[in-house]
Amino acid sequence: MRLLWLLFTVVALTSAGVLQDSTKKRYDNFKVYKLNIQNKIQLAAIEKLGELTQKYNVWREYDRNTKQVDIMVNPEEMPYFQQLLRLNNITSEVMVENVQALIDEEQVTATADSTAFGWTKYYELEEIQAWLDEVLAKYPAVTEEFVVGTSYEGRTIRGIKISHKSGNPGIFIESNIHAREWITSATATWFINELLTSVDAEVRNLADSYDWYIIPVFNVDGFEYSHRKDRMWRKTRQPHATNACIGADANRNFDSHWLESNGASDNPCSETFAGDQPGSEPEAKALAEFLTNNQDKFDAYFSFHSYGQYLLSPYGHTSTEFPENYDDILAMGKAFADAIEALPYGTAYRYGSTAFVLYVATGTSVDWVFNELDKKIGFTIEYRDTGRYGFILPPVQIIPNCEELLVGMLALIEKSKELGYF
Ligand code: 0X9
Ligand code: ZN
Ligand code: ZN
Repeated sequence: MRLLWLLFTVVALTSAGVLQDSTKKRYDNFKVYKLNIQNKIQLAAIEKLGELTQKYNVWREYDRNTKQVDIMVNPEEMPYFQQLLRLNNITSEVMVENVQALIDEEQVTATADSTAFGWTKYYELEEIQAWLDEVLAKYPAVTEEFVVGTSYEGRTIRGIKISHKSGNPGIFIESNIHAREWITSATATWFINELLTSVDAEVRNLADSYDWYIIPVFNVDGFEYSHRKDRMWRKTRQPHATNACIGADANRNFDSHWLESNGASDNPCSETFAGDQPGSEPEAKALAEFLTNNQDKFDAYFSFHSYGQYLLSPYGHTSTEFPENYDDILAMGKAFADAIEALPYGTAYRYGSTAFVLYVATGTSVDWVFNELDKKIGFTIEYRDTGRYGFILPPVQIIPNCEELLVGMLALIEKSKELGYF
């Protein structure tokens, strides 16, 4: 009887995911709050919390337009956090009651799926790499692998080039530079599949008329870590010489206005740590080199992120200056957002310069490509949602999100063609 009881307990605990992955960081009763910020004092108080990595994690930095911050709070810290909100008169709304519950749900869907690669679950790095190999083997005439370089932990950063004819203008896509933004690589692989298999005339035209360079998972070390150890990991995995905190924000590590204007942090414990110097992260250094060496092969650059539903353009370093072709950029942004909103899902995207519509961000890949390689089209796409699930976007939303990207991309490219960019 006792044995049976023990067995029952083991089965129950295992299916609840308690015994599985005991080395995985758990987020039981961690909550995510959306805070409404009304002044600089409130903002300063909240921004300090972000560096206390055991207690808090900033999911979404202060947004200039909505004046909101999304922050995850450790249950043990809850009384202090509540007090801090009260003392500073900060109003809030709970977006996620229990982060671990969302993580568990995400995994339940995962194991229920079949063996074939599809877009109803999120895959680990190894599975994505294997899928990429299959695709390369299946379409040898129009695909080709390219290697950007090697990550800190020694993984290969790979991409796929899709080209149906020579002389096409090129479009470059980098995805999953932030590890926890899983929807980005799911969307990148779906898009690759569309370019290769769709029979839709518009999509065929998109595939045939451009050379596509797509890196589905750029931050390979971080992505692996987000699957195996910590679902909320964002940064690279290179340890810091003088600090216990690991990794830097690869999207703050490029040599364009690096660490200027509070667009990044010099604290290794911050989620937006810029690194010790531009290119200190081997991944960012490798990408900058690769793009420099191949700059004549592409005219547009996209970086896939989540979340917030934005199409962001340069500049990230200043909200008071704009690129000389900003009117065109806005027209492309409007085309993108309108096309997405016209789908039955009715998803709304905002568009405009990063620093103007969101926040100041320096040393990003897109701004580096735009400023240093002098490309005229550079966008950051922040996918679904606006905070209900945040980074843990349920797998049922993968395909709707992909469909949104496709119509948005079609409209954006069409508009840029109309404006004479291609
Ligand atoms: O802060 C970021 O790096 C991006 N947002 S995220 O929540 N995914 O971390 C926005 C980057 C804006 N991009 C450019 N200025 N190019
Ligand atoms: Zn500068
Ligand atoms: Zn991101």
